Amino acid sequence: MTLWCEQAWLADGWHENVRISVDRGRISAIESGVHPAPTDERHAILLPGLPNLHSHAFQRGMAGLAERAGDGDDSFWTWREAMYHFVDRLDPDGMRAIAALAYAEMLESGFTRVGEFHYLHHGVDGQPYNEVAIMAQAIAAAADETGIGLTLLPVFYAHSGFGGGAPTHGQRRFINDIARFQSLLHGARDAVAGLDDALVGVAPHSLRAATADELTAVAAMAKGAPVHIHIAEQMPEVEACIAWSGARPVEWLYDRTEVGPDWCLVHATHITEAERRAIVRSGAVVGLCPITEANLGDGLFPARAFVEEGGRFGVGSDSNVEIDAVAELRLLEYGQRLDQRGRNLLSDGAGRSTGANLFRGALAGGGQALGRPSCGIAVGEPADLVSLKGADPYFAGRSGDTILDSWIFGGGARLVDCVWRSGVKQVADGRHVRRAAIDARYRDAMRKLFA
Ligand code: NGQ
Ligand code: ZN
Repeated sequence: MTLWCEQAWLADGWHENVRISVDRGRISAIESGVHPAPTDERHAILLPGLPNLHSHAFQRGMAGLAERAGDGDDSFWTWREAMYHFVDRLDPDGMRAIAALAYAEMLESGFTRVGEFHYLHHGVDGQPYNEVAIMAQAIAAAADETGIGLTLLPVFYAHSGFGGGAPTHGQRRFINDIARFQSLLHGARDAVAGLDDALVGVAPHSLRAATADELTAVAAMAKGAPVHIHIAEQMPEVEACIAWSGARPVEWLYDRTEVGPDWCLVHATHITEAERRAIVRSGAVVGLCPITEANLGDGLFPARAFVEEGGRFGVGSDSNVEIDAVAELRLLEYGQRLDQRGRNLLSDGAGRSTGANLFRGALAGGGQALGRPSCGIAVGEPADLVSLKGADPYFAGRSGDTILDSWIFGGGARLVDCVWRSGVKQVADGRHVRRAAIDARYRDAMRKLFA
């Protein structure tokens, strides 16, 4: 396949009149300043797809269902109860249907790989299914159907709080000991074996859900693949960690564990300067989920200082309450602006584009966190590509980094035209090619769930 585009954001910056050849899913040649050949598929603007480093796909099915005030003060913790209630009856078919919709929407917004932080493992009674990894199979089937790249992160979850408290009833479907987690992990690896370019990492859910020994055991099972953990998202969580151990969550983790570039710290919202520097030094990626963090009332990560110090970050759609790749980047910048009453806080210098710096950062950090480092559009890289609707009047007179700034700050998913993953076009004219079947199955699943 060959694509020709008027403007392309290659690994070394913007080029015009670019022809990209794709062979067996990878970019095999790039020429710029050339005329289109008759067989080239023509596009206006071409960019690399973004990695979505943190998703709980099933939560897409409860978007909008937790926005009604309760009796007392609503919080992350009351949202979590609503979420536990939502998963009470979800079965593998329902999981597959919701995940397929979420992944189709991710592709439509410009995400080409997802890190699925997967913890809904067992049956409604809390007993494992006969096929222990059947839920992982449902996730793999959704990735297969939509074509999104999958980094599956089976979650180890054993406790309800710091120090190893017994899990609650709402958590029964997540729970494993180390031995059963090992078999689940094998099952997850089998489940993705048939997918194109999938991989399996591990995810100790949080310091609330795994003891120190369990954390060490689970991290060792990654064998070089990514290790993801939720950390320091909520202040009550930080306070409970201090009450239990005398240390803050990130501080505790770095004291006890070798945290390196294979780690992704999801949220890391509430950190001190010392913790921030420790994360930067370790080369770990911080997984920021600005839309979910806003929706859940988590707080603000000190992104400006972290990025200035050379910290690595990526973005995730987490609860999937809204799925839009560039909206995550926009809110990441806007959080800093609202907090610091400034502008262009995540740009990398005078005259430099904020949008391009956000995009570049999330591409590199997200790829690292998902075990698929990427420098964008370059020979040898997978053909994970996004074309924008260059004919939209909104893009008139825009070129170079201004395109990224315009897409990120004034546009969004509606400006996405086509999306290819591993050289296969999965989205055409803004719509996933298998949308009709995916939508029908999703409607069915919702009907059953709310029957
Ligand atoms: C999750 N989500 O695992 O889905 C969590 C809620 C928890 C976020 N942290 C459960 N955003 O952290 O206990
Ligand atoms: Zn999460």
